[in-house]
Amino acid sequence: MSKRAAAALVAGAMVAVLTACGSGGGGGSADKGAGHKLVVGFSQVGAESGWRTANTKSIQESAKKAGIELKFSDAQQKQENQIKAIRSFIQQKVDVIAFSPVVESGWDTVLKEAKDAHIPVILTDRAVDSKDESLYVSFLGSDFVEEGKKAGDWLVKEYASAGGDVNIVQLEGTTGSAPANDRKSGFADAIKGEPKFKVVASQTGDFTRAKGKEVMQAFLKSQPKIDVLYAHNDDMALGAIQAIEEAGKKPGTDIKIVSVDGVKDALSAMSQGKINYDVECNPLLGDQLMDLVKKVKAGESVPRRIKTEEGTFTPEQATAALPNRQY
Ligand code: GZL
Repeated sequence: MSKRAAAALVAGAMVAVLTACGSGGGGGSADKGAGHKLVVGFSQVGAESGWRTANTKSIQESAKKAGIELKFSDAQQKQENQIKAIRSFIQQKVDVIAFSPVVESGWDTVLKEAKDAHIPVILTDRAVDSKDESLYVSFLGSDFVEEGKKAGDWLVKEYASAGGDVNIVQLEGTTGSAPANDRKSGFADAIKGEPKFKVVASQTGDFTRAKGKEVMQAFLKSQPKIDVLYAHNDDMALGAIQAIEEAGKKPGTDIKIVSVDGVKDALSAMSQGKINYDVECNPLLGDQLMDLVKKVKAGESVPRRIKTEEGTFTPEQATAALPNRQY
């Protein structure tokens, strides 16, 4: 082969390698070499609950373990802060954007901007209600309708032999969020065949202890008879327990409590008889998220929906789980 032909062959091969490296499936990696460290922009809802703290810890630790650079933003439960963070990640040309949308609606515009920048988006924990499925590559998180159903099914069994009305008050999660919408509908579906169950009051406690206590105080003043509290998360249930005790009543006895998350503080309250049933919601999504990130950047196909596995706790199970509970 002539020297000219050999040189052309080597040059051609060089171009192919550089192009391959630059085609990491995202605008952010177009100009980065094969050895480039993956960069993920993560917009977190906030730090509103024990569940969220555990979720953040899991994501941060998993990124470190995976050798992935994490740009982390806490939105303090404000959608406008999440949108700002996503725009900043686009400007920084990160490889992948991941986030837990504080509410279901209002994401299409900013997710289209990420798509136009060829930066793949992964949803974790909460879903969006966008009809355009091209705006994100995968959704990793719990089935909140199932969680609400588990709570309702427990109540139906617990009150199977009860005669009169069972008055329920409901502490809802953040208004417009997927867990609040779905835990409410799953619960309502589970109890709808039983006329004795009456949801006499339902209001958002925004997934926080403080607000959960405040709203429970209002329920206790306005409702002549409360038999059950259904709280969309443990932090609101723990706030409500303070209100119930300050009103001179026994949580778990005078007012039965069914909650969601399964965080350590709630399992501890369960072991003291203050919460009667807890539906687990698993916050430890970090490892699965980083695995998804690597697969997406390698151009591998990933499932559109990855549902996290989770169980339920009775007081006996809570007591047994407590010593080794990570969060
Ligand atoms: C559920 C998550 C919810 C938790 C709350 O996956 O989005 O948000 O149940 C948290 O504790 O605030």
